[in-house]
Amino acid sequence: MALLPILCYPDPRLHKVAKPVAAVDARIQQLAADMLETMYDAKGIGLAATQIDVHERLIVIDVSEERDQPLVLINPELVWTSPTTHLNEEGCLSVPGIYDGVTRFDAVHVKALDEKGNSRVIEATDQLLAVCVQHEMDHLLGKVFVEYLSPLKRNRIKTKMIKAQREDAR
Ligand code: K1U
Ligand code: ZN
Repeated sequence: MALLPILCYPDPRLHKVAKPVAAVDARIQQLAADMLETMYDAKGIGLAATQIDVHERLIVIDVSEERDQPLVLINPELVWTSPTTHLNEEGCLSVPGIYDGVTRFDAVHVKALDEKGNSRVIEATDQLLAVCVQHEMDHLLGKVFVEYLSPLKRNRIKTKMIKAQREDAR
């Protein structure tokens, strides 16, 4: 098992579009295990492969309070979205310390392969799970949640992140 470094906004690699996973093999199983370990260590509820600079369609999620219900979604596809939406507060491990509102579907159904390569449909009706799935699937398309915010807010966040990264590097 290994902790993987998480890319920080505005790293241009966060905007790469991920390619489908060709085969659920030992490499992908190890990657999923490492991503879960990294997500738990960072106290996140989700992580997309894009965030650790791997541009393949793989996400991990655990929204349970006990942190004992890991979900591995490989090649996820939205197959249903609810007619209703909601403004939710979001955060991102790639944009540490920033939280803001994004409008998302209240519920979604996602078809994906699990870590064993079995096809399944996850009915994300729990609001936090639904939001997290949409947030992580956006990462696979190279989209970070701050792109839903106004250009003014986004530019302020970009400046703040660059400053924080410069200070960290000193
Ligand atoms: O993708 C990521 O960077 C993980 C991100 C997932 C996420 C959180 C909240 C709403 C949508 C997606 C995080 O885990 S951010 C940190 C966090 O643990 C958290 C933040 C707000 C609410 C619940 C958890
Ligand atoms: Zn994120």
